[in-house]
Amino acid sequence: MTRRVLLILPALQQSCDRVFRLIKYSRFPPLSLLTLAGLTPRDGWEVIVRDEHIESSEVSGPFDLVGIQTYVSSAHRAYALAALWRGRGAKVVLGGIHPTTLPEEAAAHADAICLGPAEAVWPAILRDVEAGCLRRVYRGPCVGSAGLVPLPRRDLMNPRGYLIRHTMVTSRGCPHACDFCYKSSFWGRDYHEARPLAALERELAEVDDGLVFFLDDNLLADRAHARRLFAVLRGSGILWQAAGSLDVTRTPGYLDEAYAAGCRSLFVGFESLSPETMRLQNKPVNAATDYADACRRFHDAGIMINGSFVFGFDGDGQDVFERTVEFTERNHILTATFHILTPFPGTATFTQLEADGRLLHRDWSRYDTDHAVFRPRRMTPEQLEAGHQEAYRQFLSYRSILTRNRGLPAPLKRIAYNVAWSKVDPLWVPIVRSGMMPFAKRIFRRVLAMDTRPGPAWQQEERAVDSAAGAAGSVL
Ligand code: B12
Ligand code: SF4
Repeated sequence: MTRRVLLILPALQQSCDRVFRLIKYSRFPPLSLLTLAGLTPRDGWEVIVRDEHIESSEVSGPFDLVGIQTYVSSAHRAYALAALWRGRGAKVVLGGIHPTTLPEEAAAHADAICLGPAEAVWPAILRDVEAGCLRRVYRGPCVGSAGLVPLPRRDLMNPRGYLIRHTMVTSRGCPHACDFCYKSSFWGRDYHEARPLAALERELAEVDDGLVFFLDDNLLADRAHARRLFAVLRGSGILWQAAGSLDVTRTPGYLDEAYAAGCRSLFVGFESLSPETMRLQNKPVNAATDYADACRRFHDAGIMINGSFVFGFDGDGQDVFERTVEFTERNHILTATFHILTPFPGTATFTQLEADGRLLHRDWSRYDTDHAVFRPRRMTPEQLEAGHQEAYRQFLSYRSILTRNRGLPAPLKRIAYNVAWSKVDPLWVPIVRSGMMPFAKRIFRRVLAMDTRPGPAWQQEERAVDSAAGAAGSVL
């Protein structure tokens, strides 16, 4: 007898701007669900995957099991879907970060919850469904889980939906433990583990379109692991993007090695321009880094920066928004995301703000980094939200795009990449619906492939400009 399991990524239930969101969601398939599918025996189980950001999760026919990935900001939608499917007679299991950090809340909405990574427990969940003895709680251990990650079932994702079909995780956790980050709440403070190289080679061999986005929390943190990965990637023709913390700029030659292995853009958590704030947030790696120097090193290596900035720390006054945009312009930061500080449940930041009575509410759908959900120290929640929106408005303006690209090598590539990143959102829905994604992907890859390494003349010129700016005073 064949059993049926439906795996759902619920939509972020936000009244604001679904169109803007779509481009973000359409970049990546739901890797966690494809991973669960990869852990499911092909014999005896039929698996269906639905990502509500690009398609409806309504699927006909009865299901033995419905698994729902639950992020903090999609928790309400996840609970609504759980109620719907339980009403139809399916067993429902909730898993992911939110149930792991708030198990009692999640358990009230499901037949079972899965805490932590699923690799070690998903097969047991399926067996218990078959035997009719599903337990209430399954806890997947972190240590050792990296070695159990299967090949994701990419054949089950919607083939028209995603710009980057091959997302991968090569290591789990991170050597750091910043107060505001989800890392400690899900993986624990000390956990950081690399996947076996043979498994990565097998997964990379499946890449048929030359594009990968590594979703590791901090891909470059473990130099030995990253260099083993570079060796596999070099010469493969794969161009990739990933996340890395600022300390990577201090290892001589490391970024050049990353470039030679296909790295073209890194997501970098600058968070705050204030070293004091970074120290207080337990992110000393940032406090110890000269940001302008780090930006120059990324650019010298030909790697574009996708900066991440957070507003609302206790040291932030209303000038933080303008100063931050100005910093991105001065340091040629091509793409960036701005976030309102959000106390994710289970983090040190949440515990502290809750103890201080500064949380405004527990409406998780607004814990999405676009809303102020706590009382900031040096401005009102309304000022924080307005400043965040204004920072985006400034950053996405053509004036800012041109300023940030001015004087850089390969300006056409950068401007094309930048305009696509910030201006084509309204086109995204028709691109997905009309099946134009393969075409969009080819253009994206071509732009990414253009050489961005500066010649020695540009490097010298940049240093001269920088030392003049340094003499006039630095943002840091
Ligand atoms: C890729 C990504 C995205 C993609 C998601 C694309 C997609 N289709 O999945 C995009 C860019 C769209 C995105 C958006 C957002 N994201 Co995001 N994202 C990530 C990122 C970098 C990787 C997630 C991932 O795929 N990991 C790999 C998979 C294999 O691991 P996993 O998801 O943890 O799954 C494992 C377990 O959790 C468990 N599991 C997961 N689901 C289920 C379900 C069941 C049934 C079971 C049994 C087990 C299980 O088993 C899996 C295998 O072990 C994480 C950071 C990170 N490194 O995890 C942030 C992260 C998850 N995002 C976060 C946030 C805040 C957001 C946004 C709100 C940001 C924003 N302002 O837009 C939105 C909201 C999304 C939503 N719908 O609610 C936070 C979540 C915080 C929290 N407490 O929930 C994270 C942790 C980033 C951070 N450092 O703060 N994100
Ligand atoms: S360095 Fe980045 S991924 Fe690591 S704990 Fe800090 S914020 Fe999280």
